[in-house]
Amino acid sequence: MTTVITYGTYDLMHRGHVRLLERAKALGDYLIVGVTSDNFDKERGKINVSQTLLERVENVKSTGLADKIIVEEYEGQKIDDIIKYKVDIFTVGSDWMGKFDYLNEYCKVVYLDRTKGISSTEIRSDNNSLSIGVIGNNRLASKFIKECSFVNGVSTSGLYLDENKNREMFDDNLLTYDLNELFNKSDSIYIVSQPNSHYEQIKLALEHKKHVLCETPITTNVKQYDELLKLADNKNLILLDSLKTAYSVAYQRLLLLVKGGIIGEIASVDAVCTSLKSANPASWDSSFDSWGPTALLPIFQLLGIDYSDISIYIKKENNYDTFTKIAFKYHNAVASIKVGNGVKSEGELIISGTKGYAYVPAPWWKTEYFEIRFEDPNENKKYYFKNDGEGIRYEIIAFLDLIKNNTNYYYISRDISRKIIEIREKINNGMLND
Ligand code: C2G
Repeated sequence: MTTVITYGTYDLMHRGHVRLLERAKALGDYLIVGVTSDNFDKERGKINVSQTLLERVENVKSTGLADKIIVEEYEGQKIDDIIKYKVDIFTVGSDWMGKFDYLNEYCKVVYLDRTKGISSTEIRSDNNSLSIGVIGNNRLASKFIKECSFVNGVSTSGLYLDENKNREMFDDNLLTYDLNELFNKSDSIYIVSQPNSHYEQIKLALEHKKHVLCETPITTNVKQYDELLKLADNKNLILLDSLKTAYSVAYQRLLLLVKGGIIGEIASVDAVCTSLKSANPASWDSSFDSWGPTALLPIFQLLGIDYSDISIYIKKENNYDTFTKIAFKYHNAVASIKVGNGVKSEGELIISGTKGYAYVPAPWWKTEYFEIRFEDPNENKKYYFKNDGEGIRYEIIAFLDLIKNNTNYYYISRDISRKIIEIREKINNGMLND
């Protein structure tokens, strides 16, 4: 009996896939098909696969060509599978020509001609094309533009500089000085300007029927936030918080583990984020505007927003807020943030519990690594997850999925978004303690 094995994602199954499987089957008597797991696809850079692993396995099953279906979970699994299943022939499409020659040591390798004129990427792009216009002029804007190029179907249509600075960071062809022109050539808008410009810019974008992704805090007061949400809902448009940490893989997994009870009951969440001021005073933000929303995120996502007490302490330098410490009291837990712009400290996140604690080393807000630690160090566990583009890439996909109705899940709930604005408002009004 000749055993053949082939691997693939099989997203949005099409004629090219079926032809490949037919010819693979014809090479022998028994066909094993490895379908890539979501995690493995992310690791190998295929990030916006449309269907889940289960749906993709179903795709392969429905052809009736596979005698056995397995899941490909990790780099190097192919060799393990070939030995385990006594495989005679490994086959894959000619787009991989030469890439799997190293398997010749274990079995025969056959590259089959790829079917021309069809691919999952094209099908996805048809369903999923989105042009994003950018408003802003800082490093985050330039990172965002770069990350758009990694997401299938997404393109940046232009960049509006709300102030004429940092021009040199951007491609001249992208620049526009006319907001209407930007709206005309975009399906959606990403806003990364100063928080006090957000309200006007979001309102204009929504009035032009554009979906909006905006850096948190979305506005500087709750009243304006509620007004914009209403406007977006009435027009059936998405208004989404942009805060890269919320979309990061490791951060998401950390939340799941902690909510699942791995460290017992949560007693305290303590987050620190700091940076030193850039050389350019014109771009100095307060410590809260630089880091507050990020540091508050794990507290609100783990303990909720119904704290019973809040105390805010601010250190100023020439009237400029360089360091803010906020303490929260909850029914059965406490929490704190320390944020600095112009003051440096250890940027770690610690979640203390009744059975153990989660430790996320600096810089925790873009981490790929964390530990769950216990009294007995032998029980400690280390976790590693790849976090492409510091989370920005996943944020763009989340925005795209909401717009295309592939999901209605918001990584940052409106309640949390509103609470962050409320705290910023408190600070700006000098109302520091409840
Ligand atoms: N294919 C093809 N013709 C197309 C498109 C795809 O013959 N027009 C083949 C691919 O070459 C591959 C199989 O169909 O052999 C599955 O394709 P994908 O789902 O795109 O998976 P891919 O990323 O190529 O995965 O490590 C090898 C990978 O697992 C193969």
